[in-house]
Amino acid sequence: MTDVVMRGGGALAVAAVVLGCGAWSTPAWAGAPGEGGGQEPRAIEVVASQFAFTPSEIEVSVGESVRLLIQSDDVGHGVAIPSLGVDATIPPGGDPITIDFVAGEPGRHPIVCSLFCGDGHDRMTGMLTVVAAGEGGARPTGGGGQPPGEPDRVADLAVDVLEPDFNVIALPTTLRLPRNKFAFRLTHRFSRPINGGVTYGNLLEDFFGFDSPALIGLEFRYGLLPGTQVGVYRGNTKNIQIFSRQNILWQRGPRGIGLDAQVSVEGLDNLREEYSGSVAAILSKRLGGWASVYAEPTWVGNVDKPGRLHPSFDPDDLDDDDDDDNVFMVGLGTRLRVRPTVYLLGEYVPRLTGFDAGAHHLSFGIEKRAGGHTFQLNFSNSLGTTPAQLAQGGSKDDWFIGFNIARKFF
Ligand SMILES: [Cu+2]
Repeated sequence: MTDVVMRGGGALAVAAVVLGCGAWSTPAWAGAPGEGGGQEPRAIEVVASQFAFTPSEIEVSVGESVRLLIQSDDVGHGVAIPSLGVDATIPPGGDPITIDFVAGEPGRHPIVCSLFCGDGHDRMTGMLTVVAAGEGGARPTGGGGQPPGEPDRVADLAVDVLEPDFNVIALPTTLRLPRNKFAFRLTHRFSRPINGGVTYGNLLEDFFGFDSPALIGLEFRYGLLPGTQVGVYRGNTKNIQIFSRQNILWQRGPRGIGLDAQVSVEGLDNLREEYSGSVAAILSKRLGGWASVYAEPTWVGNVDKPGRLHPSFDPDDLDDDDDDDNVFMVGLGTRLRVRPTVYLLGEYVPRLTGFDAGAHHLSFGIEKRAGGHTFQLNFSNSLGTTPAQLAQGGSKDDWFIGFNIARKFF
């Protein structure tokens, strides 16, 4: 290994990152034909496979025009060179992507796979080394040790700071769960309305509702396949939800758009009665480096059933119309990153057709992240956390305090 060190980014000019298949685009660095000394870029073919780049060590000379041709030998991968601001996805199927650049100052640039590709994803690394022109091999040109900040950058790739969790407040996100890994979530909703009522004492004396009975849910989630997760969530009212989620588009990809499909079934009395099925598309979009927004068209069946979770529910609100038993609703959510590890969250789930008793679910929260783990304090007009509970709506008058704790075991 060399001790070639570069301080600060931008030593290479990444002139063009071209995605997809078909014709190469003209790289920006090439200029007009005949300019730039007419130097043909050196093509370097790289194969990405589970879980390595081959070759993993790439050496180029200062000033050299380079074209990386990277193709996947199996599943989709990503290639990121964080110190150069490069991040591209490599599609499955062998179509190469091209990354064109002119090598700048001597230095070392870690390469990582930026698209979760399986159990050994974290091992999938490489190194791009820029050596002084004319050097036969990489030799130290000064400094020593690792470039500052390098391990942190690589670690940051593992936690997506814009989508750190599997849920916003109650709504699901498009965060992927690594295969064979699992995650755990606790939801806790205090049943005492913040604005109290005749049956409750002073809010302060009740410590903001923390003395009151609570609806508690525990969730276990497992990464079955790359992009596929399954889970079970049980509430202390003996309701159980079983769900499966499939990632279709990855939010951390270059377009910043995520898409998941989720199916779930839930029932009361330990899943022995009153089943409700739901199907949801989960669309996510990242806005700059500070927000993820979600739109989740969701269909839920058998909504008009017992087990409604807002105490002020008025049965008179119900129509005696059996057609109201299914709901089509759109979950809208956002997670705003207001500090590096602090987020503000909001959710609104209007029901567009079907059962519409009570108010539409509305919730706000503030969240602190520690690594990939989160603690969230939230305020909601309902105690609901599952698709059927959200479809049943919330209270028209009352607000409830709650919290979520999410823990990942990977
Ligand atoms: Cu990979």
